[in-house]
Amino acid sequence: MPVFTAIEILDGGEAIALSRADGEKVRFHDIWLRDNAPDPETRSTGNGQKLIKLADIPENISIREASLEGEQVMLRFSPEDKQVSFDQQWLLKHRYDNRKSASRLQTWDASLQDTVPTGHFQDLALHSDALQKWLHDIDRLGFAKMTGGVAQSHALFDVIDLFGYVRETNYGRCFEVRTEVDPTNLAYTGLGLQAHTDNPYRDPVPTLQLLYCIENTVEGGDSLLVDGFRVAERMRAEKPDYFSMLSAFNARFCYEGEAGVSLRSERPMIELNPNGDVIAVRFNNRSCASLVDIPYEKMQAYYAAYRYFAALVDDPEMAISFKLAPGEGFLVDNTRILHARTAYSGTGNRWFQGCYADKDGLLSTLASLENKGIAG
Ligand code: NM2
Ligand code: OGA
Ligand code: ZN
Repeated sequence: MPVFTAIEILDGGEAIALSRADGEKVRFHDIWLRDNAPDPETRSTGNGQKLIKLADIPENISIREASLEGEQVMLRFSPEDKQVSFDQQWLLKHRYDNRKSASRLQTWDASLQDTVPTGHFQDLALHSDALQKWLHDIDRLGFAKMTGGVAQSHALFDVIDLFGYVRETNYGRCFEVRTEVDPTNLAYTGLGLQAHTDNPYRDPVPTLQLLYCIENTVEGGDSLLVDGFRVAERMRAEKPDYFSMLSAFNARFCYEGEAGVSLRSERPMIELNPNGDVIAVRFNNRSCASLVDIPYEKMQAYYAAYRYFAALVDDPEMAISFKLAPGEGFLVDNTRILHARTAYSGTGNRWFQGCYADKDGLLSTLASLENKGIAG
């Protein structure tokens, strides 16, 4: 179906305006159109990669002819005298003139408790639609639970294999989360752990974490999750000045718990992109290093903001919780979701394994299951 009803050349060939049925006009520049030409001299038909460099496009480019032909837009560029045809649907989808962008993300709080996204391992392994839904939930909500796995050492790798690749670190390809003598990390004790993101002292941080339960017969040891993006959203609404503090200054994180390892990072607790959207949170009371990037005049206010953020993180209204059974686990976006555990003790055993992975693989698998390549 054609989506445009008329076309005109603007500003002596510098741009075109395409009209929609309701009269709205969508403009595109000559250089943008030429750069995005889909013809086989511009883009490889085999792998979709671009064959030209920007310097191959003449600086004095302009659009000499423009017409609507069926579902296509036909353009002729000078001085190359090159004719290119664009799909109208494709142009509409890739508009930048007055683009309205809606976020894929959906933040949540404790009210998600009754609808925790969960996939059954066999289902995920055998049915691509189940896997697609599970990955989609992780993309949208920042996490999902998994049930029905085997309660065996290294079974967590089968979960990662569903969508991507393990990120190996100084903690190993995977790590044992259980009480140890002389623990190199407080995670390897029975202590409760305040909600946190893992490894903020690493740059780049692992963007995914999988925690997988093999044994859990102790008293306590429940898992809690908090949406760090919802915490940041609340902070922005309730205390905009505090929000600015945590996003405008670098915090510092470090880990030096084992010989030969000295990991340090300098990054804000709330990280923004150029649009002002929150793209990452880093919060880990155990790994916060001395803060030295905040000017004297602002330090008290910074600590007030940090305290406020921490109080929101601890607010039961923000958390969902569950106790993992053997063969169950959860996968979190470690740039967004904070995880916690309650202290455990008494008789019985608690043995989890964890591993890191990255979102690039997950999002790539999701996009290809949804049958829309990145460029598409
Ligand atoms: N472990 C479980 O980021 C952290 O230090 C949390 C990480 C040791 C790999 C614990
Ligand atoms: C961790 C962690 C939580 C748990 O290992 O990073 O947060 O439930 N563990 O043991
Ligand atoms: Zn952790």
